[in-house]
Amino acid sequence: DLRPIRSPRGIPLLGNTPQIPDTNPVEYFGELSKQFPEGIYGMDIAGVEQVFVYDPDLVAEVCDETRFFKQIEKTPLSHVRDYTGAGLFTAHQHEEEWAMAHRILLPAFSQRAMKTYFGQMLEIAQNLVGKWESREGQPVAITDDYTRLTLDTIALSGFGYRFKSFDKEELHPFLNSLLEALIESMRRSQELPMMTKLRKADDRKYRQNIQLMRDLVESVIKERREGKGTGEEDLLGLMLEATDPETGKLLADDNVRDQVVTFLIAGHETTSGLLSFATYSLMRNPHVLAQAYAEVDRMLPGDTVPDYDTIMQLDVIPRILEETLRLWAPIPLIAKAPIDDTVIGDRYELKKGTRANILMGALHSHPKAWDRPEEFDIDRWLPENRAQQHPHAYKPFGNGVRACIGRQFALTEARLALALVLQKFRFSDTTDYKMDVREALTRKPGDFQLVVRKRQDHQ
Ligand code: MNH
Repeated sequence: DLRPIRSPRGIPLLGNTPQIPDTNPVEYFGELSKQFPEGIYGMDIAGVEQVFVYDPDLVAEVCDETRFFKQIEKTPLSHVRDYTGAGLFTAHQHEEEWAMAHRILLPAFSQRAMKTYFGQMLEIAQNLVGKWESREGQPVAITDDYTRLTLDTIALSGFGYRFKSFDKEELHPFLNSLLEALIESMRRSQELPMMTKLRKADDRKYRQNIQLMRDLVESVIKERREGKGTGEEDLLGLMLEATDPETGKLLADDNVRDQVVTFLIAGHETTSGLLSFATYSLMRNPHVLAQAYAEVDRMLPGDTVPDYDTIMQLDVIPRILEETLRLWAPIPLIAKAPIDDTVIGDRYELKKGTRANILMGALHSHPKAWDRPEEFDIDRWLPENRAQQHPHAYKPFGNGVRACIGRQFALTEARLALALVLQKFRFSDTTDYKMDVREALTRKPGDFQLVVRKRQDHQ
């Protein structure tokens, strides 16, 4: 029994395009989900028919890789390819570059490999602590400093390159170029190509931003080729020297460049969002913050320097991160498409190639899967409760072969950073911050400041 997929009312010829806001479109898609309790709705945006899915049982079908693949065409990622090419994140499933780089890099992201990055993660986290210690009693820009942390961490542990972001008052120009480029990519995916062509000045700016990112990456690669030379076993070493076990080939130079840009972006944007939202959530939930302090004081008493094994034994902090990823998934939407014409939920027909977006916010708070969905409750992640969860109601790292390769990296880095920050500091929210989400493909809290004080008393 097929049923139509309902849609918000659009405008003849223009469809739903005019009603999509320029800023925070995904937040708007989330708002719309409330009007469609059946867990799916459709829209026509810039001439592209797409559906938004958030009922966990429908999402389960969209996550079935025998029927759906990761969609790049007609999504912002097709424009992100202007600077990340066939890098892992933006490669089409059928491109040889994806399979090759996936095979070459997968070992570098195993849980065991994390141990080799730990020293560098710690060094950068200590830079963050050093900066905040020098700001005793003053407001610090939380999101910006976590961005410094995650950018410096991926660059150092992945490519042996030092951004030295904590030495500078301004964020690195790479970040501004990236932000502007991401916003432009989003915008292009929501307008007709004819409109993009008319925006000549924006296009010039876009190209400049892309050039700046590529120039930086070329210098990172050049530094490796001329300096340390060969034999490094980090991501860049693997990309330059490892042969693909299946084809016996090396990655092409252009692809190495695109992968480095990809990792500089994917390796920092989301983790800084996670840490910022986690800190925000702790400020809103003092009883959880108290549990986190108790754990840190037990596992890392006084000024104990964290080691890898201690970080892996934490329990409260990982659950804080999981609950943060539920309520504030940094990637708020992922796009899939059916391989052939198909029907989901026994009633909704999807034509081959239709863009099917999984809406994280609405999925992660769907009443079918979550009790008291608005509540920040880290006990959901206790083993006995986790076992009861719906298997497809939580996708902060995506799905299937195209799921996040950097998950362990992100979680190791975020656990360490949060543990160290809580060992050293108390925060006060003197301006009574109201959440102000900024979307640029990923989302982060905008203008988020807290006053930091040292916890000499350890209370
Ligand atoms: Mn990550 C893919 C979320 C940290 C590198 N990442 C994805 C996807 C999600 C995601 C969701 C799937 C996107 C899609 O289907 O279009 N990633 C996260 C989150 C964090 C994160 C929430 C932190 C928290 N990611 C990281 C880190 C790295 C990284 C850290 C690198 C060190 N992620 C990737 C890459 C891909 C990806 C590369 C693409 C993988 C592929 O398609 O093969």
